[in-house]
Amino acid sequence: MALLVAQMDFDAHEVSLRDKPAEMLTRSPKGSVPVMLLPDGSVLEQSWDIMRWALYQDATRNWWEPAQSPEKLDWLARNDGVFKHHLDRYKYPERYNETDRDGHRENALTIFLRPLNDRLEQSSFLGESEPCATDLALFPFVRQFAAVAPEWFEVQHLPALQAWLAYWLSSPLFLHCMYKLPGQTTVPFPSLRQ
Ligand SMILES: N[C@@H](CCC(=O)N[C@@H](CS)C(=O)NCC(=O)O)C(=O)O
Repeated sequence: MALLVAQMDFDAHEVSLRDKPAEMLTRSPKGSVPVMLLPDGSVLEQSWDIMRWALYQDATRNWWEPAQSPEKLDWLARNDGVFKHHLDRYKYPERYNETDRDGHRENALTIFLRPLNDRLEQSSFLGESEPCATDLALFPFVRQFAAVAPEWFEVQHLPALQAWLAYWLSSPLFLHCMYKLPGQTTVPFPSLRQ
């Protein structure tokens, strides 16, 4: 989504995590996606680094700069840390041999999602009236959490967070980014401009 926002032309390759391409593992042995190979041969292997690379090149920096405040960086750290911890155990209890799935769901709500809802009561986006990189970084994980049990999520009292999630799910940016890539081949990703 950041690459599309910044109007970067790029090629994309859908990776099956059960059958990672040898070239990807040569370039990035840690074996997680996304991985970005730049024209000069250097490799970015963290989503946030890829977002920085793209959004920093946008002359306005409207998506990048607002995401650098201590408050926004704290949301990012809590998303990647404590929220991801509880989300993974709620979503994949079998992977973690987890017996207290509901406890992880409750912790995710208390520690992260209710505070995020309260924050979004103050402004539509973390970037205030317009979204910023932090909104983009948190959205996929809130989406995952909501999708585990959508009927349950819908009846929680999280009006601002639910409105924020609904905005992203129906945004042209997200719908475009879900473009289905052909398997096992590298293709130019269609730009938003087309
Ligand atoms: N910190 C990394 C995390 C990337 C990550 O964990 N990606 C998952 C997929 S969403 C993955 O590739 N996991 C490797 C695997 O399941 O084998 C980032 O932000 O890019």
